Parts: sequence; C-alpha cells; structure tokens
Amino acid sequence: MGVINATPDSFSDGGRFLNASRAVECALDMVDRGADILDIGGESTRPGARAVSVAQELDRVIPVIQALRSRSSVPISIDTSKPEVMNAAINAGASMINDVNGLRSEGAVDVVAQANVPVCIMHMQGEPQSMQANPSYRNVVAEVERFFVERIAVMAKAGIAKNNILVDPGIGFGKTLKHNLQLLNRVPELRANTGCDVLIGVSRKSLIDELLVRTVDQRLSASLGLAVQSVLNGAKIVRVHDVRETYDAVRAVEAVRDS
Ligand code: PT1
Repeated sequence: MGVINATPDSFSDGGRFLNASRAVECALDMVDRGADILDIGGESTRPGARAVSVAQELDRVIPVIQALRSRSSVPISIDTSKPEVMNAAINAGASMINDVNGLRSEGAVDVVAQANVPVCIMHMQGEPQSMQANPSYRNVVAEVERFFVERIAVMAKAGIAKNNILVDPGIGFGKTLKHNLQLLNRVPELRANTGCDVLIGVSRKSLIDELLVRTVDQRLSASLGLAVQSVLNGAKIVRVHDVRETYDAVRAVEAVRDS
C-alpha cells in the first residue's frame, strides 16, 4: 500500500490544482513501482497534527481520487475518520476505507456496512494532537487486541462481513518505543486472536529515530527491515512511502520463504 498525502505541503503551495496533480503523478509512479493499493489521505494524523474540517478534507481528496480513477484501475483506499468523506470517496471510486480512529465516529460503521467494502480499523490511544504526551497501558498487546474484538463485534452487528475487516495496531499512535516494538513483535497473535488480516504502517516513523537517532530522510533502511519483518510475521498489507524498495525487499525474502 503506497501512501499518498493529498495535503498541501509547506514548502511549495502551488494551490489546489497543482497539489492534486502532483499527488496523482506520485500515485501513478507508485503503481509502476509495485503498489497494489494506494492510500489517499487529506488530514495529517502524525503526532501533534490538528484536525481539519469535512469541507477541507473533501476538497483535498476528491479531485485526487477522481483524477486517479480516470487514469488507473488500481484499488484506492481513503484514509479518513469522517463518514462524509468515506461516502464521497466511495462515490468517486475508492474501494477501501482506512480509518485510524477504528470507525468510532458517529455514523462511520453504517457508511462502511452500506458500501460493503474492505475496511482497516486502526488502534489509537488518545488523538493525534496529544497522543504522544503520556502513552500508558497495563498490557499494550492485550489492550489493543481487546479494542479490536470490541470493534469487530460492533461492526458485525451492523452487517460488516468479517472477511472485509483488517486490523492495524497503530504504530506511533499513542505508544512509546517499547509499546511499538512489542506490537510489531506480536503480529502473529494479533492475527490469531482477532481472526482478521493485519495491516502495518511503520514507514519513516519516529520510533526509528528513538531507536537509532535518524532524521526522516535517514529512515529507509530501518523502514525496510521493519516492513520485511512485519510480512514474515504474517502482515497482509504494509503501508509505505518507498514502494519500489519495499517491494524488492519483501519479494526477495518471500522467494526464500516460499522456496
Ligand atoms: C498507519 C497510519 C495510517 N499511519 C494506518 N493508517 C499514518 N492504517 C496515517 C511518527 O511517529 O500506521 N496505519 N495513516 C501516519 N501517522 C503517523 C504516526 C506518522 C506517527 C508518523 C508518526 O513519526
């Protein structure tokens, strides 16, 4: 899964049209480099980020989804927590929902049930603005698993098919380095205890800085190592920025595993 930010970047704000067309070109490049799914987001959820309005988010992601849809048949995932954005994205051609808030927004479960598309529910403690202030768990793996079992029950009751649900422990979302490492280490039991496929997003994240002291542009090697390990641990999807590098690393180790 390739990451496409449909957010204006700070260094060159060429306006809405330029931002959207750059996102589309970037997305098409990722498809050439081996991405099977593109994840398009219009609201940053990194630590410290502020929420944006529904109108703002729609304005950012819908033109990108429409333009991409007209030029490629690659599956498009919409990275959002807002039911209005989920709905509009599906209508514009998205075929998967990725919600860092685990469908906890009012109405989100019903939109997904109605759309009958695959959905990734992610675990987050707190909210992006303040989630890294003081992450705290008695047993992080058990608590994250309990969260999923509860969410899956609510979703099943609304008519969402279990085989349409992926779970994501939310690396970097209200977790210390130790919490993140434990969750990555226990992907096999997360999978077994939820009965769902697992998605992992660790690409370029700050846990690599905590571990190795690396700036964002120095995090490729560790990102690849963690993506490879996640796949060998049974993750079905890895959400990454460096598509070709991840594709090559994962395909090479899978060839050995499957020989
Ligand atoms: C993720 C994810 C996501 N991550 C899913 N969706 C982000 N399903 C956005 C840091 O510590 O892991 N899974 N959507 C990006 N969020 C972050 C969080 C980016 C933490 C950076 C950090 O650096």
